[in-house]
Amino acid sequence: MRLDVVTIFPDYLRVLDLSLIGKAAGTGLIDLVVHDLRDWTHDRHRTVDDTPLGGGAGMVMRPDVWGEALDTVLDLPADPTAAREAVTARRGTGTRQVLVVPTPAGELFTQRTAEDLAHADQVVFACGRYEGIDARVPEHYRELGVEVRELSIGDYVLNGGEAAALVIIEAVARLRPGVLGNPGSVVEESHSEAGLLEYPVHTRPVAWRGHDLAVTWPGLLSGDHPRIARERREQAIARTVARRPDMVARLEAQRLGAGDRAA
Ligand code: 6GU
Repeated sequence: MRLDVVTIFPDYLRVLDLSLIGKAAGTGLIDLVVHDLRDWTHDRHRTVDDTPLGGGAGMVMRPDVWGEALDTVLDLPADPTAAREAVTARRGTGTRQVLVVPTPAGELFTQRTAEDLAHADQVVFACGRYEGIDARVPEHYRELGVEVRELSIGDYVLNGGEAAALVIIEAVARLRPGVLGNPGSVVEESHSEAGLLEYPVHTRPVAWRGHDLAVTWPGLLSGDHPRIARERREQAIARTVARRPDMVARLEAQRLGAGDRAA
C-alpha cells in the first residue's frame, strides 16, 4: 500500500518513522512518502494561501498550488480530458486510488472507514491549514472520477489536517496484513463488529492495592471459558451503556430493523 501526505509541515509526520507504520515502511509492506506542498509553488515567497473571497477570517489555501501537487502525487496529467481517461483506465485495471482531505467539515472517520481505506492501493492525504483548502480542489478530483473522501476525526477543531492524517494512517495501516504483530488483536477490539466497547482487561498480580480479582471477578480465574465469555460480554454491555449511549441507540435501531425484516 502506498501512502502519500502533502503538507506545509512535513516534519509533523516524522513521528511515523518511530511507529509500527515506520517499521512496516522499512519492510516494504507500506510505502509512505511525505511531500512539502511548497515544492509546487513558483513565487519567491512560496505562497500557498490567500484571503477568503467574500471576506471572513483567516486564509484559504490556493487551488492552483494544490492542483499541481495532487496531479503529481496522483500521477495524473494536468489536462482534465486526459486525466479523466487516465483515472478510467486505472480503475479498469482494479487499481484503487483514494484522495483523503482531512477537514472538520467532513464525514465522520470510523473503524468502517478505516476498513474500507485499508483495501486501497494508494491513499493520498491533502492536509490543509488555516481556514482550509479552496473547495474546488476536492470537487475537481471528484469530477475526474477520483474517489475523494473529506473526513473529520471527531467533533472538535484542530489547526490543520496533519494530526488527523496521523490518526487515519495509524488506524488504516494496522489493518494491513503483516503490519500488526498479532492479527487476533484486530478482531476483538472496541468498535470492530458487535457495536460494543471492549471489556476491561486484567493481568497479574491477581490482588493489587486492595483490588482483588478473586473477589471482584472470580469467573476470570475459574478456567470456565463459556462463563468468562458471558461475563466479558456483560461487562462490554455495561461499559457501552455507561459511556456511549449513542452506540446503544444504534444497536437498538439495528435490532428493530432486523425484527422488522423477520416479521
Ligand atoms: Cl480532519 N481537521 C481539522 N482541522 N480539524 C478536525 C478534523 C480534521 N477532524 C476533527 N477536527
